[in-house]
Amino acid sequence: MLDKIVIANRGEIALRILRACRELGIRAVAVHSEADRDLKHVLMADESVCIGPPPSSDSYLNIPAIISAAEVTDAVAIHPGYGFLSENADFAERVIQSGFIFIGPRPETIRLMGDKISAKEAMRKAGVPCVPGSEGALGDDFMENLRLAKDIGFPVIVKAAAGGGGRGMRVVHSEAALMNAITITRAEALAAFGSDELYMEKFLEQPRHVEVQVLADSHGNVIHLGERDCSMQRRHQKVIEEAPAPGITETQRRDIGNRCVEACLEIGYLGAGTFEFLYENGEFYFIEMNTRIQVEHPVTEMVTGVDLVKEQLRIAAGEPLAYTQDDIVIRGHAVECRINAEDPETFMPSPGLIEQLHLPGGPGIRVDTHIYADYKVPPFYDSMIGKLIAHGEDRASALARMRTALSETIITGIRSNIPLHSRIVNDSAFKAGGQSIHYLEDLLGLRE
Ligand code: MV4
Repeated sequence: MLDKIVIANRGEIALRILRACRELGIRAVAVHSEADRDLKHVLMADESVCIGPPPSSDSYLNIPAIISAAEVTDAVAIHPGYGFLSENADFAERVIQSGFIFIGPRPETIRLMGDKISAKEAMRKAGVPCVPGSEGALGDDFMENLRLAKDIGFPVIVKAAAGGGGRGMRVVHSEAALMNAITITRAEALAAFGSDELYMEKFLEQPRHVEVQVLADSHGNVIHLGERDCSMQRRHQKVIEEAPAPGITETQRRDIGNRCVEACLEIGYLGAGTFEFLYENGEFYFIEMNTRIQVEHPVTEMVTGVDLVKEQLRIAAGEPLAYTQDDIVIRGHAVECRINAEDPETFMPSPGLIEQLHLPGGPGIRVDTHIYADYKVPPFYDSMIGKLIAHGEDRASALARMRTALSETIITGIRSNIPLHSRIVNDSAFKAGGQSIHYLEDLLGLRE
């Protein structure tokens, strides 16, 4: 097993990684900014290294500082968590060039998936169903692009190859609007990502966001762990996730899961990964692949019993997966509420000192958080301060447990989105399950 690793992240996921290290007997180095000396995992880690001032650009995105921390502490590997440098192929490359193990896929794979055109091309070739659209990048010939849009059929969506996660895209409803949409999206993409490559897809109007979790080791073993439904989102930020996705049959799960496994074998995927699909009228359409551990991984862990972070560490150490596909059985249902330090009405961040803290418990309740009473939530980072996960024998009992957990939770001193979660888990359409990606914004009266 790995002797010592650097945890190149903060907050709940850094603590989650530290816990996995402890179980596997791996020593852990916490790297942190000047604003994060009091983080729970920093206080608990075997060693800690301050890597810079509070802004992420000077600390959690500071590649030389993170690699230096690995060097001075004699670590053998670096876990990037999610966000920050987790999907930065150059970072992965420099980690490896410096003699460390990057806990994640190979840099070429991260690069392949970072370009949404090459990702889609690779997946289409590997037999994963994709959204109908352009083959490769759009050219400069407007008439050709118009012909393509008419072939696909309006509405279409123009997306930046370097985008993803909702950035750099534009829906086009008519022929008349196409020229402008391409011009503006190209300019925005160049400014935001340094690349003006675009592609076009059929715009799906009422899809759900359903994603498939995979694990691949260095011995050619690949398994899928079923799917998650992440449709409850606001402005591309997921709010509630669940596993399995409501209404997906065992046959559908096996079929789409096997497609993802085949694709991993085809591209030589390594580590944990997520295939993102839009799901509409009973069909899956691949849009993007994430090459990191995801915020919502606990719902998959709760229904499969697999510790995904431990598997990441085992894979990085060159060990085979602890499970075969036949070992993976979906048991019951799990729901996750992301707890944010924010105003539940305006969604404005609400950092500051946590005064009282009462976390929920009881059967089927899991709390992944780094916060504690007297902890000060710094203003420099993402407002997510933890996750409440409820597991039950079916969706209704998982939701009943979540309702109790939300009502038990007390966080004072800062505002949180717990009232928003209470509203959603008591909403009759949410209770029915299977709402589209637009449902929450419609409920909140946000959709333009
Ligand atoms: C789409 C789409 C509809 N049709 N592509 C937004 C984030 C990025 N990952 C892809 N996104 C979308 N792509 C086609 N062809 C609608 C979205 C979309 C979305 C997707 C997943 C989760 C939330 C979303 C919110 C708005 C739009």
